[in-house]
Amino acid sequence: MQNVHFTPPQLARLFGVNVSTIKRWADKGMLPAQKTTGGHRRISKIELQKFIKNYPKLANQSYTLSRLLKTKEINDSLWPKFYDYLKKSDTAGAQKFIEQLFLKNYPVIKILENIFTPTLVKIGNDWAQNKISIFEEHQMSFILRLQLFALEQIIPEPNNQAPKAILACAEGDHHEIPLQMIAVLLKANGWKNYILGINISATEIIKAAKKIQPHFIGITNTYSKINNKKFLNDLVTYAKKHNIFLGFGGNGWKESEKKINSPLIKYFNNLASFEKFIKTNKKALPKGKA
Ligand code: B12
Repeated sequence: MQNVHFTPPQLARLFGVNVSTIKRWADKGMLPAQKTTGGHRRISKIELQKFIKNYPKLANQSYTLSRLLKTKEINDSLWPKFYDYLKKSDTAGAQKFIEQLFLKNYPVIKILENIFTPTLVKIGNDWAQNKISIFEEHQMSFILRLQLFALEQIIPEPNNQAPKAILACAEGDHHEIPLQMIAVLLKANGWKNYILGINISATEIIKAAKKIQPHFIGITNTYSKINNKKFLNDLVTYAKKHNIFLGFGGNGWKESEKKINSPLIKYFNNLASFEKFIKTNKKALPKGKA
């Protein structure tokens, strides 16, 4: 099932047609689909691109796709458009914007680093400068989160042998968006994620690690009032003992904490360096035995 991305409802939205039309195209072989074990159709990005090439008239009927086909080269300063969709509470527009980038093969890491991250920073700055209200900040970050969920869904499911990651926000931290971003990035790199969520104690993370036996534990901390020194020390001790790769990031750590550095314990200040690390160390990453 590698490379299988889209469900008929997702494509129906993208083409602006009924779900039954997508299923008909699939069953006629115009848009070949694979079936999941549950019998649901799934269409790969490659097949979708072939369809667009082979049936330009049908593809062009669709507002979204015709725009997609006409989109000029993607550049790295597109995020203000995304920000505008959020500001206008245009959820559908925001979703189409991200889907288009994905379909145009704009790398997932760039979608995260060049679209989501600067948009979040701008939302934070606008809020701090009273340019937007708390309500707007919450509404915009909620719509942004929905787009991370949507992006996560169109990335192929990992196979059974996929390396496993446990992801959590440090104790006291409620900023779940970076967690979702790491999850999307790992999934795009073929990893399976177990997301523990916000405000998780070291004890809970260790409990989960014993059960899941991950290859990687990822912790984010954007802002926490709790002194996270003990939290981090407990995890470092556990990861070292069980030979598990522990990565952490975010601005909520003290400078001294960020300096903890051993071959398998690292602070990452951005997602690109993290992706580089997991790609370069693919074979060396240990399987945690808890
Ligand atoms: C959305 C948001 C919220 C939402 C979160 C919603 C959610 N479900 O996630 C809500 C409304 C809950 C919220 C609450 C608060 N927030 Co807030 N929030 C933000 C905002 C706008 C975006 C946060 C975000 O997702 N950033 C993600 C990216 C952009 O940030 P990043 O930390 O640099 O992470 C990147 C890398 O470092 C890396 N990374 C991070 N972690 C990891 C981990 C690993 C393993 C790896 C590999 C990489 C990695 O990847 C990230 C993506 O590129 C920021 C603005 C900002 N500049 O971040 C404020 C911000 C973080 N919030 C702030 C504040 C003050 C708060 C509150 C205290 C407000 C309040 N008075 O209630 C509470 C605190 C709640 C708590 N205890 O955690 C301040 C923090 C200031 C500070 N450092 O002192 C900020 C900076 C806003 C500001 N300009 O003042 N917030």
